Amino acid sequence: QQAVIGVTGLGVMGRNLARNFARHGYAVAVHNRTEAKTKALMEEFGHEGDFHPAETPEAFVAALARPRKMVIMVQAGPATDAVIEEFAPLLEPGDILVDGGNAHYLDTRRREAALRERGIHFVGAGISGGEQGALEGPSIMPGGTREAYESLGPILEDIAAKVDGVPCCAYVGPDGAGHFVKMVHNGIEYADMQLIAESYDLLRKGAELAPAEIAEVFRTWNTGRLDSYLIDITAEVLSHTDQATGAPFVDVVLDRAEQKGTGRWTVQTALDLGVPVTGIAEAVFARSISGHADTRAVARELPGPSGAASSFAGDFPDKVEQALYASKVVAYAQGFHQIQAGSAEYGWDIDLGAMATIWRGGCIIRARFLDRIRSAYEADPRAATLLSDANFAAEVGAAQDSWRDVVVAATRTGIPVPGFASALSYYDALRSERLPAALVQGQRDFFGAHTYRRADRDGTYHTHWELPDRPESRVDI
Ligand code: NBP
Repeated sequence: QQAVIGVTGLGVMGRNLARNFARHGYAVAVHNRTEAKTKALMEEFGHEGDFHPAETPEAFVAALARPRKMVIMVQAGPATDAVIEEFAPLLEPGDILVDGGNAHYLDTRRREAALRERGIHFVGAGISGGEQGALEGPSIMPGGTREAYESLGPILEDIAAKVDGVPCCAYVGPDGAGHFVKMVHNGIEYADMQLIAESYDLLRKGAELAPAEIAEVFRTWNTGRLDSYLIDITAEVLSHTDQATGAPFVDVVLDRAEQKGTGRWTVQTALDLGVPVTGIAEAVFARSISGHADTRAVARELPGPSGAASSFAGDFPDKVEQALYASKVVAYAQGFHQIQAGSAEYGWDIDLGAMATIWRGGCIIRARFLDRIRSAYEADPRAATLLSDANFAAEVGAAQDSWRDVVVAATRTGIPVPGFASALSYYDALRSERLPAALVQGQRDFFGAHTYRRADRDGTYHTHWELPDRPESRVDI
């Protein structure tokens, strides 16, 4: 009997994904460039299901039932291209080649177009949830043709996480749509983590709570609207004690956050699409600032605020919860705006509510909150912003006074809150009736004759700033 699906690349993710297929009763072909990994998988986990180990790409492809379905789970970039080049000549028209790595969506578009010419369905599938998710049920965001999804989708939905019986896997859209959505997911993850980190910093430096006490605050929050995997693990990390020193774990870790690059891709892409994802950008830059050890060492002597201390007593943790929640709504609103813009740019027709649905389980940003986003887009699939949803608007509106208090207290005390502050500015910018962009247009017209439009009538205008009486002329007729 032939294998229903195959996995090549048996690193941390591939191995667990193959085991997940096998545990769900699928005969699965397994292959890895270095054979030792295939052997190790068979020795340790061969008993878990029907594995078909293959030593060569040829043997691997021969083990697959037609139309063949194979998943590549190797390092993104040149390694993925190398593996595609190795396997594509062995496949036949109608076969499905899935890239489950963290590919850039533009690479996926390029690969999909090239393989389509050869009659092969290329599916760029974002897979989130790390090692454990791959084994126990990830969130899967597959792109590619609908035709490919018809036969591949049920298998992926089977191994994906489930929430209320609904799989955390749904067809995203053509070519790079799946990897695009996975990229934005990771960007939102950056923003969410940064906002939680700022909440911790305020409770630590402002309210002067100990890490274990802050862990308790997070545990309380986790029983409410902030209930999420990230809040949960934050409480775990904060309550952990370093075994070597007996100090709180968070105090012995070097404060330089690292990144693999998907947050940066999200921001770069947002800049190209002209979408203001300020929360994600601030999170990427906050990690970047933390890594500039030399600059930080030199700047450590810069003066801080004098006097005018803020009060962090009483209900301050509640205010931080409000600030965190409101900022989080803004970060998600921005991320969904980016998906909407990408979908329009590339003609993907992505169902935003479905994306919120498949992030409810399996992935790092899984949260109860995503149900609310799903409902919001079900009510209005083309909503210009999540913030206009009546429920979110009411909640953020109710949270805003505390949100403002927290940003003021942080600013007066000198605690950096780029995520909270930029989210608040974004909120205020959206609700402003007039923005100073009118002045910017005037400046642009003055120095570069870039023209402007008027609020009171149609047309494009230029003012002749060089002439004494500064006459205005219409330039579009
Ligand atoms: P690992 O680093 O654990 O494994 C890398 C795999 O790539 C190995 O099987 C390796 O084979 C193979 N490989 C490389 Br590297 N270059 C190759 C080449 N030129 N030809 C053939 N095989 C090659 O990676 P991982 O953490 O499992 O990640 C795999 C993918 O999944 C990546 O794209 C990653 O971004 C993505 N991802 C990872 C996570 C996570 O939490 N780790 C989450 C979501 C997505 P070898 O054994 O012969 O060296």
